[in-house]
Amino acid sequence: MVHSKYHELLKQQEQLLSRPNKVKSDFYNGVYERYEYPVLTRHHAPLHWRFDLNEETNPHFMERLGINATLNPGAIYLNGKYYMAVRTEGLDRKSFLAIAESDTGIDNFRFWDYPMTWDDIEKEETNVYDVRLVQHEDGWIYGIYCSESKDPDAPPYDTSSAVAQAGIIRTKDLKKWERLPNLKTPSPQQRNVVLHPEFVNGKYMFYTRPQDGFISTGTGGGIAYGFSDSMENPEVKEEKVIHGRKYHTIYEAKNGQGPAPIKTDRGWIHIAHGVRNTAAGLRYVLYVFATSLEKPWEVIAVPSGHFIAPYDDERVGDVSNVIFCNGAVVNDKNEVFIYYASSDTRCHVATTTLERLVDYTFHTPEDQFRSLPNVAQRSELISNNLKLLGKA
Ligand code: M1P
Repeated sequence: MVHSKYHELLKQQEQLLSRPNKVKSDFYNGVYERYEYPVLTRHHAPLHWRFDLNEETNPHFMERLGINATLNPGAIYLNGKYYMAVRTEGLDRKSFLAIAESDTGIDNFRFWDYPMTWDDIEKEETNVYDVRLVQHEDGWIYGIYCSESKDPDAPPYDTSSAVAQAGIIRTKDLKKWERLPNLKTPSPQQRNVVLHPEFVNGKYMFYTRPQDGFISTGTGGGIAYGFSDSMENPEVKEEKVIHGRKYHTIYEAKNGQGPAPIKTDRGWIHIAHGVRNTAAGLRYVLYVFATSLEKPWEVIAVPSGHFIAPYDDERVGDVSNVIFCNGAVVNDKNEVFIYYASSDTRCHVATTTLERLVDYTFHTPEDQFRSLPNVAQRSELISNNLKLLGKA
């Protein structure tokens, strides 16, 4: 017999799941819209993932396997629907990936009945997260995710050191996933690895983020790229940095590719995350850069400053002051949906159009990397505006 509390909670949850989202009225920058409500929170997780519904085995209707957070979703637009492959974190700290589906892309996201799973070929893999979904021109949909294991070289008293590698899965229907071997690269650790959606000179191209340690990038320079002959035995033999870390920028401490780049007639537009250190800890923001259509490793534009930063209550969560994005889609109307997580806790969407994204990318002035040249840049804007207003 199903516990009566289930029906009560289901009714409450249905109100949350069917609540229409709306554009945030107190935010404007002309570049994108923010939305009033997160698109997914831990409260969206199905009750049958969390509770034993059986009145006999769970008379107090206790949560048996709770959900702590829904964050860092990969995303894809397929046959008129919006899908997120959400990093879902249990109370046990283990993340897993789960598909949530919506007709609108901005609200009514609902998880499928079961989380994603695949053959367990990497027996040391402890945690899986931050998947990037890519519809590749070879016909497969790939998911490249962070596959984390305990560092085998850590001394026994060190129970924190870990190794991050790029795990690879693929599918045709988002339901049945095939696990491929981890990507081999020259770097000891990898996170934020992304597959380029097209072949480049007949090869698979990866964006990588070489790093020396699990947390610290060490000598790892930022966003890099490399090629692999196959996905069945994926190996990048040489990594070259495309867009590095740089002193006194928003990507001073870490610099990582977000989702797969978006193709436009002006170039590939990349949404990336930059990290800097502060007295309050690391601050993660998103920024944008573009690479050449023919040579996707050649940077051709970098609008200055951040694109999306933690705003209002997005600032607070399990890991505060973090915005992270590994999923963005373009629909049939060239509308762009950028799925991002705030403070490693919940998922949001920002919307724009390809036209606006291109305008932002190619017409926002570039950082001059020093205060006074940046003042000169701003003064030019002010002076032009004052002339236009008849005040100069
Ligand atoms: O906690 C912030 C982010 O930290 C890591 O990202 P990066 O490798 O760029 O530092 C990841 O653990 C990511 O999931 C997390 O959101």
